[in-house]
Amino acid sequence: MKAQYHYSPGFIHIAVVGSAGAGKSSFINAVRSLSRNDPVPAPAGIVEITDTVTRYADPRQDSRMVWYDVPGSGTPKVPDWQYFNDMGLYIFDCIIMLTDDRFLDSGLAILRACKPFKNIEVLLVRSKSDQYINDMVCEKMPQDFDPYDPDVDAETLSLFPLRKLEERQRFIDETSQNVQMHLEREKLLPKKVYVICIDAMLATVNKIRSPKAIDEADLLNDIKGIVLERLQLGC
Ligand SMILES: Nc1nc2c(ncn2[C@@H]2O[C@H](COP(=O)(O)OP(=O)(O)OP(=O)(O)O)[C@@H](O)[C@H]2O)c(=O)[nH]1
Ligand SMILES: [Mg+2]
Repeated sequence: MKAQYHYSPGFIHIAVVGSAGAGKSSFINAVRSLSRNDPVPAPAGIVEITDTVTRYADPRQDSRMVWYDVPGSGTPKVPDWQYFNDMGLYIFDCIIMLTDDRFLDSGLAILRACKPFKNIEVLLVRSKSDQYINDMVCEKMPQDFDPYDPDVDAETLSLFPLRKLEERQRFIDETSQNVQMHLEREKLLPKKVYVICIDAMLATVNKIRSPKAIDEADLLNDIKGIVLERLQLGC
């Protein structure tokens, strides 16, 4: 399996896994500093278009990271219980698990399968925070509210940023609680969940401050930490 993946000693192999459409390809583009609209990057789209695992070198000079875009888990093509083995996830140094909605059974199946492999670092990431927060804010605002409508009254408009802050915090808290609850049920240790969106991820990679940012900088730092640690250990 290592040969199939072109596993190279001295490099850190990072698999990005998750359900179909969770944002895996977009995430790999962003961490490689490519916009999701870039014509050459990992494929991105609303249908499940990634059929095989795809390997991407990291374009940064002297980078020791290699990214792998792993097809969607939890699809009829690859059932949950088979995903870890079929995809050869056991060869990776780090697995980034993206979820865009509920913390799915497929995610728990991967975590369970990873448990005996102490050398695999698993990072849990909740993607598309921007989409979720916006949807929630719009639900809480008066019907037909449109922040870009010039006729909207000042009082209603002033509610918008406030609701956004509230929903953002609620989303962060609920995401973490939900994941910890599932982990506890499975007798797995508690784990941090990084709440991100792709625009803020790309901005953070390019050292630009984004108003949408939540855990993107922490996630990047922690990935860098894992890479440094592994390289020091002589991987
Ligand atoms: N709003 C928002 N949209 C996102 C985000 N990440 C990805 N998307 C969109 O979600 C859709 C699916 O993203 P992909 O990156 O193709 O997802 P994927 O996991 O690679 O999908 P498959 O390869 O089909 O499994 C695309 O339209 C992306 O532009 C995000 O953080 N926020
Ligand atoms: Mg994809």
